[in-house]
Formats: sequence, structure tokens, C-alpha cells
Amino acid sequence: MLQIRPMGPYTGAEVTGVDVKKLDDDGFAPIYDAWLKYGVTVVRDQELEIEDFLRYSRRYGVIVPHPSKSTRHPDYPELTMLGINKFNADGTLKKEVYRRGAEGFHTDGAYDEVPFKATKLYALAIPSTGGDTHFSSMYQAYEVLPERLKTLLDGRRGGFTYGGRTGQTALLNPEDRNRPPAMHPIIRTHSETKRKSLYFDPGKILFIEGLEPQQSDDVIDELTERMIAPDAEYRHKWRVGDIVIWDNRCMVHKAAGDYPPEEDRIHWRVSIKEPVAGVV
Ligand SMILES: O=C(O)CCC(=O)C(=O)O
Ligand SMILES: [Fe+2]
Repeated sequence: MLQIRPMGPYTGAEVTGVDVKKLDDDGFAPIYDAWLKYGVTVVRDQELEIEDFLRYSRRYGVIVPHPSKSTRHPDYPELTMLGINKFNADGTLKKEVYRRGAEGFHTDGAYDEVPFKATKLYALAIPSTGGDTHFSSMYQAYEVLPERLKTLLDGRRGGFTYGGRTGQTALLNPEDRNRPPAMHPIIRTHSETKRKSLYFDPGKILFIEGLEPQQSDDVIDELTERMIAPDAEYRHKWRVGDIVIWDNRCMVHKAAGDYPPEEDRIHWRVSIKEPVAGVV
């Protein structure tokens, strides 16, 4: 029987008693509602082929290939492989593969005009220790922001690129680097829940429009300090067969990046967008 169990006051819900291969629209509706409410859902104990994973993912929106071409599955470009090809020919660790997503809390796809609605992972291999994923609610971050910042940021946009202020683009092909920044409101109203959240990514933001460069940097530093609100975190301990999906419009996440590198930690991953008239 389907069971949905919140994992904390604001973030994360666990879904058990379901086989996503057999879900119909009525069966999916409470899972989608829990996802909107808690920002992250964990569906346990799934046995999936790639086609099953893609089919279930399309329930959430349009799957788009990730700009990191080197980590795409050779036969399924819309599928990214995490944790594959972790070592160079000389046996040294490829940090950009091992520590992917571990440099800090972030939201996926802020460098695109239409950022990712959701990211979904399916766990194929999990190390004996470490390798968790952290999530935190940006609704909550907005709630507890001082009025001074809410007022300053209301109606202002940020400029975001893949590499942000550090310019790290190791996983991108040369032709995909140096794209112009995408502009997004820093205080964002969610298209489905209509709730306001902070939309911020310290690793991708370049500037906040309309502020002098020094003030822009100061506000970015202050938001970096404040983005993880009290009680807003959920830390996911992976099991093989978990499907985890998060809402990039109102959540941030990061990989712990701390597992024994000689062990496997492998996921299938898709990026999902909201269908927008003519654009995905
Ligand atoms: O591997 C993880 O735990 C998350 C990596 C990440 O940031 C992502 O897949 O977007
Ligand atoms: Fe990520």
C-alpha cells in the first residue's frame, strides 16, 4: 500500500509501497502533491530499466539533455551517468567527476533561460560509507530572510552562468563555455504552489542587477550565509533502488563528496523542464 512519510518539518518525504512502473495517473497524483509540498521525494525499492526510468520521469515534465556532453549515456543522450569514468588513464581521480555537485549548495540549471524544474536520480551503486545528498528548502530561506533583504531583492534579478564567479567549467566541452548569463528573479514565485522562495546559487551567480559591484558581492556573500535556514535541511542516505527527485525551483542541494573513491557510487540522472510554449 502507498505510504508517504515526511522526513522533516519542511523538506523531504519518503514514498514506499509502490512500483512506479505500474503507476496510473490516480496513483501518481498523491506522489506529485507530496513532491510539491516537501520539495524532495524518495521512492524506495525500485527495479528499473533505462526506459522505465525515462517514462516515469516524463510524468514530471520534459526531459532535456544536460549540457555536460562528456557524461551523457552513449545511447540515451537525455540520461546523464554520475560516478562513471572516475579515473584518468594514469589512475588518478577525476575530481570533477568524483566531486560533481559537492562544491556547495546549488540549484541545477540556473544558467539556462528556462532552468530545470526538477532533477531526478536513480541509485545503481552506493558506497559502504558516505556519499549522502543534502537538500534544503528555499521557501524557508525566504521566510527567515530579514525584511531589509526582502525589500532590497524584491523585483531584482540575478545573472547566472555555469561556472559563476570562479568560472569552473571542467565538465563542459569548449564550445559550451562562455555563454551569456541567464537572468532570474532572486525572489521567485513558484509556478505551481504560488509560494515565494529565494532563488540563489552562490556557485553560479555573477551579479545582482542594479547594485554596485561591491554591494552585489556583499549581498551574494550574505545570501550564501543565510540560504540554509534552521530545520530546512534533509540529508539523504542512499540505498540501491532509490529514486530521488527534487524541485530546483524551491530547493538547493549538494553532494557530500566524501565517499571512498575506490568504491562505486553510480546514478542515472535526468534534468526535467516545465513545458514552455515553443521552448524547453
Ligand atoms: O550526486 C549527488 O548526490 C548530487 C549531484 C548533483 O548535484 C546533481 O545531480 O545535480
Ligand atoms: Fe546538482
